[in-house]
Formats: sequence, C-alpha cells, structure tokens
Amino acid sequence: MNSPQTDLFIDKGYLRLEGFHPKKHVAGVRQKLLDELKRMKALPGGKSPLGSLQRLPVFQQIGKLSALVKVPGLHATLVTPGLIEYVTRLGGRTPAVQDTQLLLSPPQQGASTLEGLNWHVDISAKPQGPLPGVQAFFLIDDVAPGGGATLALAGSHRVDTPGRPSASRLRETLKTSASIEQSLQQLDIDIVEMSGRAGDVFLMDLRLLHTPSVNATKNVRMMATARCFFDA
Ligand SMILES: O=C(O)CCC(=O)C(=O)O
Repeated sequence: MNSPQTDLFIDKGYLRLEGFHPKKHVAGVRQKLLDELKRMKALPGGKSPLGSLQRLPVFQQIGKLSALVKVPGLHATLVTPGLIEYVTRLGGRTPAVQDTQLLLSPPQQGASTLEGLNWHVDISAKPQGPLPGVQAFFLIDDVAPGGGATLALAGSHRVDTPGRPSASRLRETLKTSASIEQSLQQLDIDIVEMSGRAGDVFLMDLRLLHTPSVNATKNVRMMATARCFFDA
C-alpha cells in the first residue's frame, strides 16, 4: 500500500480496492449463492421462503435473505492473509477479525432513494482518537449503481473536529434535507456507493456513517462484510 492511499484513508475514511480479489477467486462463492437461491425458489408446494421476503420492510429483507443462505469457506475465501496485511498496515497493528457475514438484497426492492435510509455506525469511538477498526466490504458479484450496495459518508469519521461539520448538523441534514446529496456536498461530505465489479473490496473506517440502500435492479445484490477491530 502506498502513502497516497493511506492519506486518502485517513482523510476520507475509506479505500476502494478495485479487483483486490481476482474475479475467478470469488466465482465459486457467487455460483454457490446462485445455486442456493435457485434451490429455494424451486421448493415444491410454494414453500419458498423468498416469497415472504416482500412483506418485510426493505432493510429487514437483507438480514432475512442473508440468514437463509450458508456458504462454506466464505470467510477464508474473502479474508485472506493479503487482506489482513492491508488492514494491519492501516491500523499499525494486527486486528481481531470477526466472522464474515453475507449481505444479500432481493432484486427490485423499489426505486433508488436517499430518503429514509438507515444511516448508522457500528461502534462509538472518538473522531480524534486512533483508528478503532476497519470494516471490509466484498463484492461477490458485479453490483451496478442503484443495485443495493452499501452507502457510506466519506469524511463522516471526523465530525466535531476543526474544519469539519458537527455530528448533530450531519444527522439533521440526513433526516431533513430535501436534497441530501447537495447539502452533504456543502458540508464536504461525499456519498460513497460501494458498487463495482466482483472481486472489488472497500475498506472503511468503522467510525464512518453507512447504510444499506434499496436494490432497484433485477439482480440479487451479493456482498459480504467482515469487521476488524484494533485494541484500544
Ligand atoms: O446491507 C448493507 O449493505 C449494510 C451493511 C451494514 O450496515 C453493516 O454491515 O453494518
């Protein structure tokens, strides 16, 4: 990893690593997911659990669908020694890595929107403190814009520090602004959509606000995530 990349991570709170895993490397996981989804659809007597997903709120559909499918070897395939080395260099020490979770979204959940999303952070940590951890997001299949990829707010890990917006102003903007993207630009905060190609990886400072998004495409969104924590 070169220093401009480290600088970008420190400043924006994320890195986009295009083709980090060769497409072939994730193809087995993708195929297994496609087989599992096909098997569930074909269950006799209308017993497919996929039909009942549509009755759930959009973001609950993700947790439910992801829990229905198991892929042996998922973690070892995605969280490779090379990935851990990358994260170790960002944090300056070896992380404790949680098990990898699937992030699957059903197709055609509705129209893409920035309204009503579930912006959150997974831990509470000081913006001026050391990096508490890194969350890795893996693309198992190509994910088009509007295809349900995770969204993150670049720069939001530094709220309440000099020259950056306050946490309350940012939250208010996300809740009440009529044109969220424009309002965020005025705060020097960019929306990062983690769309791209199978094999791409995003590394995100755990302090960054992020949210699931609505999958407006005809394809299942196939991603996975693993959280890496540094000791305080
Ligand atoms: O489904 C998603 O893309 C969001 C994932 C998320 O919010 C998380 O893993 O903390």
